[in-house]
Amino acid sequence: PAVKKAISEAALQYQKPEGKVFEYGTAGFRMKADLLNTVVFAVGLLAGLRSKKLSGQWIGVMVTASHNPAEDNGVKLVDPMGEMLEAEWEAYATKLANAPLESIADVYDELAKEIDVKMTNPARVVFARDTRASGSRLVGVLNAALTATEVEFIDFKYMTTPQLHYVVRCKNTLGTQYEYGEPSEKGYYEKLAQSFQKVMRGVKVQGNLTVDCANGVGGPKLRELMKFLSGIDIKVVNDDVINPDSLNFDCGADYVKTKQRAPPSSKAGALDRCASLDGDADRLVYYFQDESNVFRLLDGDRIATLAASFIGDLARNAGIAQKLKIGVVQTAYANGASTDYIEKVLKLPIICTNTGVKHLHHAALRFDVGVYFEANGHGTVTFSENAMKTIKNTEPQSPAQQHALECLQALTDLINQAVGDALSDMLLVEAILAHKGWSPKEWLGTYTDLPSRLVRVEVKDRSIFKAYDAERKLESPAGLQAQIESLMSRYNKGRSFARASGTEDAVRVYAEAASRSEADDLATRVANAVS
Ligand code: NG1
Ligand code: ZN
Repeated sequence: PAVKKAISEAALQYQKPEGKVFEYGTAGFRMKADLLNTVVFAVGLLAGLRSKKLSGQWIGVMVTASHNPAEDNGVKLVDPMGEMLEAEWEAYATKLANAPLESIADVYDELAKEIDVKMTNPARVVFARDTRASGSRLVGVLNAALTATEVEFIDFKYMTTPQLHYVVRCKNTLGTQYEYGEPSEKGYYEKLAQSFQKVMRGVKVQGNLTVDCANGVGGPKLRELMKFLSGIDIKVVNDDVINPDSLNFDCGADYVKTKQRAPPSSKAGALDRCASLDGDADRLVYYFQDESNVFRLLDGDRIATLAASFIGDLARNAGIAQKLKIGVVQTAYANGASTDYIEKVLKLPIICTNTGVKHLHHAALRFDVGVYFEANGHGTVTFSENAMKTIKNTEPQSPAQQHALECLQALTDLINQAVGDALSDMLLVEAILAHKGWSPKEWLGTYTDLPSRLVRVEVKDRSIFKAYDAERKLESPAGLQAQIESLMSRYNKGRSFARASGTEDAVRVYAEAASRSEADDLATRVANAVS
């Protein structure tokens, strides 16, 4: 009753935006920052409930809107092992976020009963935010919700999204056999730097790397990480977190991937290795300008193929290839050439899942080593318990095997297995290129991307677009799939699909084909069929 009263009183400081229906989607709640107070309050309440339900394990709350414009913000929950919130709870988040403020304490109570939460359990929450100006206000709201419900909490101030995921996992594994690291920002840097050094034994990074930080939280955090690193020369650009409007503006991983060009501010020369992070540093893409000054993108598909090929080689060199089932997880947006390369050259199994990293992550856990990336650069590698044990306990039969085993062991620490992490992925790519002695040009040379086109189509009601087969086909509206297939068949290597976006009010059409003009033509025709 005291808690209920505290919730009601705290809630009444805020005002619900009129007529707005909130939904916890693939990226949590995300919208214009000034609409978010009551949503963040609801998420604070739910975080406490989630922790109590899980007997007081630490739950994370991240305040960020990733690659969205500066005036947006968002909030999402992190589960104990650093994964995204369990799907069933997304509906509870939605319910609480839409509750009228006058009755939110009652809805909270009912929900606790419905989920069967033992209310005497302790509740523990860690939270952090990106550099958006609205973040401090929203963290204040979060604070109010946690205080009202008597939750123990730690404010980690500014962090990248993956850093918060890391801390959550560390907190919950402390003192167990699965201990993940020291639950602090310093612990994160030390773990990355030490494992990077081990992976780099005997090899050297060639030249330097320019990193565009999207003017987001990744900038200061990368600078911090660099203090712990040696043997790598990084030039940090677009790391202005003072001017709030510069965030994700004309820079960052999303800009580079969708515009298929370097940030206009880039001063990189031909063949210079460049990378871009997004606003909360969980996405990474690489690129360079070739000798003819043509922009060349190395996206998430490229990082996946690079990582899968390297880990496959290491497993063979370590003599444990037979014991580890290595696989790759992609979505329908993966370039067909990458899928072909994985199947025919790397000879690895592939799972295709729905869009959204939680689906990819889940599927990756079906392999001993699961490499998953969305084409936009969000992804990581997971290692099963069997893989961790095999790597740790195998007796090397030769110095070469020993070296490979040590390298694999260090990789399991370098890779942020909790979630896609641009800083960790960047060190992974740098290490692999060093081992292979490759410049980005050789990396690009592994296969040739099919020209592709992504089109956003505004429709009256996107909910009628129902997809199946990992979103590669449409079952409704009736007849549309047959139409798309007939269009596809007219183009050499033509492949196209349409699906309702989970984050925007639109349908996305993807098309690829053997030539640029065919891909564009196919995309246009399918878009016409959709609208
Ligand atoms: P939607 O809007 O459902 O296509 C987009 C991205 C996803 C994922 C989510 C979450 C594309 C085509 N889609 O999803 O990959 O990152 O946002 O941020 O890039
Ligand atoms: Zn992001």
